[in-house]
Amino acid sequence: MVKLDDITVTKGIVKEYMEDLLDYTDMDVAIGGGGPSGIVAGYYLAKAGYKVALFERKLSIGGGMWGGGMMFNKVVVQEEGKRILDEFGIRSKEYEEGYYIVDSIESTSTLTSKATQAGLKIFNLMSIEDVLIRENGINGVVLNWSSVEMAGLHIDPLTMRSKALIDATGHPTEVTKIVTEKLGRKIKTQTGTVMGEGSMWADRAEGNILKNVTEIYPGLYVTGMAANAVHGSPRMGPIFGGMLLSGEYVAKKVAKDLENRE
Ligand code: 48H
Repeated sequence: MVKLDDITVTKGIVKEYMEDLLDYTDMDVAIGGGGPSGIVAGYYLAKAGYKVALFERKLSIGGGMWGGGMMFNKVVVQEEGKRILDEFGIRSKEYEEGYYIVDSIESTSTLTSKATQAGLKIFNLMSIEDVLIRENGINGVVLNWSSVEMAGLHIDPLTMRSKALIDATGHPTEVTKIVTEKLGRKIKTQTGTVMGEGSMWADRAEGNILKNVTEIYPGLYVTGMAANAVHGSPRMGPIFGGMLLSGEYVAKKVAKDLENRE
């Protein structure tokens, strides 16, 4: 039995974390937000061999998936999203034709586990507070500890470079809003700015989501609820097929664009 030394524990954690942090100062894709769409995007990009990190403000990964509908911890996935549940090995029960009920704890934890094992690097407790904008578009993220943000401390952030950035911050579309705050009406929506989400209409919201997954500004892509909110489409309530499918779709889009750039 090794005699445990507290200082070795400290050194191990600090050294390994710092190595990860330094490693990801340069990456292929950065993802803002660790809800289901961001995790799924990270899974597919990592699986395709891209160096990809996800930055999540909170302690826990999973965003709005944990809570199900109004704290009843079940979510619904429609027929189109069922194959993604199957790929991750998430169990589901057909409640009525085309409506699959999923335990939200199983789905959130399994998405996270499979994505990290596929190679997605997750940095939790960090907030994207700005982006790196250069002549050719978005070049990276500007980060600070969420605890600094929460305490309102005046502490400057640090920057990491990425070839592409995915806004998966959900309803508030935080990353895209940063871009419009800095540059004005420059993003590719009907109004040139964030249009805001419409009222609940699951069928229309889910029907629109994939066409809303776009490169909203050079190097910046939107997915998940952020895609609908940026383009002015409705919300969908606790139906999560579109979150999974848009995560997969944005990963494909980013991968294709990165290939074409090289
Ligand atoms: C770091 C940030 C920042 C920041 C926010 O809301 P999410 O779960 O996002 P999606 O789009 O994957 O899923 C949406 C879904 O959960 C949902 O809300 C649905 C389907 N609603 C429909 C309806 O009608 O209500 O996750 C976003 C994550 C959260 O964990 C935030 O903490 C995080 O992004 N985040 N992380 N830096 N600046 N802003």
